[in-house]
Amino acid sequence: MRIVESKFVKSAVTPKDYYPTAFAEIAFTGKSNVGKSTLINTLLNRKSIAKVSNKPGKTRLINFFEIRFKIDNKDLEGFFSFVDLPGYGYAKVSKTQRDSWKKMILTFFENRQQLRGVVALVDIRPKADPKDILMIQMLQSMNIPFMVAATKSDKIPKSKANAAIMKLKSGLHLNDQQIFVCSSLKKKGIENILNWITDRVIDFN
Ligand SMILES: Nc1nc2c(ncn2[C@@H]2O[C@H](COP(=O)(O)OP(=O)(O)OP(=O)(O)O)[C@@H](O)[C@H]2O)c(=O)[nH]1
Ligand SMILES: [Mg+2]
Repeated sequence: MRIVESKFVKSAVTPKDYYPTAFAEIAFTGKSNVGKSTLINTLLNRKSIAKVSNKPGKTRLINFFEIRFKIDNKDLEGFFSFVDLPGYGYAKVSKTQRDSWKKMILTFFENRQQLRGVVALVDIRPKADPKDILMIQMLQSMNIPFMVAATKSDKIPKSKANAAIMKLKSGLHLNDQQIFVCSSLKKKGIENILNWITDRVIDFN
């Protein structure tokens, strides 16, 4: 898949403000500061189409991006959308605020008909986080196709990546096809993620 063009479209909180298209959609979820917005920029080859911050809690709304793609060897072209979701698990905001973000994410998953897949980001370094386990259980119970991107792999030595993945895989109850190593910083694993997205998007077109 070749990304021809991408643009930020709008931010939303409730379904009435979602981007009104029927394009296939891929959403990005994960704890605050895990690197969702950075991964979107990397996949789209853009510097800051999605706003990044080293402080957790940067993305507080649901952000929609429209992407025009071409697949040359299949003579296929079209549009799809990316959705940057607010991060969960950020302790330094009020419970009310955390609950409102949680509701925003759940409502999105429940209402978005054209959602074709979710890239769930987890940090490759620690062991499986209870909040990530909950997110994955929610995706499974809602029958939403997902892949897990174990990111920031540049933060650990290459020799430790396999062991880290094994640990996450068992902690999150995943199989080999569901988890990929990635680093936006080193552009590692980006192709795998783009291929997974392509399959989900083509399925829909
Ligand atoms: N080393 C390293 N740092 C990364 C990587 N991806 C993101 N970061 C850094 O992690 C921090 C958070 O990145 P964001 O993309 O803003 O994270 P987010 O998940 O969108 O966070 P919220 O919007 O708060 O939910 C930034 O300082 C990024 O530069 C990566 O692959 N490797
Ligand atoms: Mg963000």
